[in-house]
Amino acid sequence: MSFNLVTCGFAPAGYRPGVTFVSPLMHPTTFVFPPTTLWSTRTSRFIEDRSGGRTTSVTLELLEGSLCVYHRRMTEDEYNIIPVCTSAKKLPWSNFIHVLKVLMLADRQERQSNIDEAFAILDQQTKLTSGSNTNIPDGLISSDEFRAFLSIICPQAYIDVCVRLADTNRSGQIDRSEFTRMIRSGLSRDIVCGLI
Ligand SMILES: [Ca+2]
Repeated sequence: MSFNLVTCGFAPAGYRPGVTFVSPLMHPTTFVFPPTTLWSTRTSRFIEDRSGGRTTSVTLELLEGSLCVYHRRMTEDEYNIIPVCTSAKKLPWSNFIHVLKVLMLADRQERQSNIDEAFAILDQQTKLTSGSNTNIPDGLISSDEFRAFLSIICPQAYIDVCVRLADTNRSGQIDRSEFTRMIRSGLSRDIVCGLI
């Protein structure tokens, strides 16, 4: 059984997955994040085309049973010309596909070390440590940091939705445990494909 924004009280009746939100999401007080792998029963594919020892394009697919409900191919050249409007920097292509792979393969195929690496890539804005000039990552992914990645690949309206669903302690940012749960549940995969 798939997670559903309407039955969980986030979206108004009549909302259909893949349709851009026209009004703010609701935030039901009774919502409990679905346990691991219960976000949806979809499966995903992540295919890399390599040339000269580097990845030149990636293909993403999302399947419901044997039915392909999402298909997208992106080349490095296409990636390089897509603008991002956020205070965080656009990721290098190699970092982008690393994060994309982790978020797409989601619940079954990724080690915790892969998830930690993706978190470190996204957590790029820093804070000053007291008494020193050293900048260190703050251990939280802000909306702007997530936007540097998500605005490349998924509908704009989904970025706020993603942060809102993942941020279960309502701090306004995503911590490491929230990030891990978002991926392992399959939420990140469905967000990337714009199909929640
Ligand atoms: Ca951060």
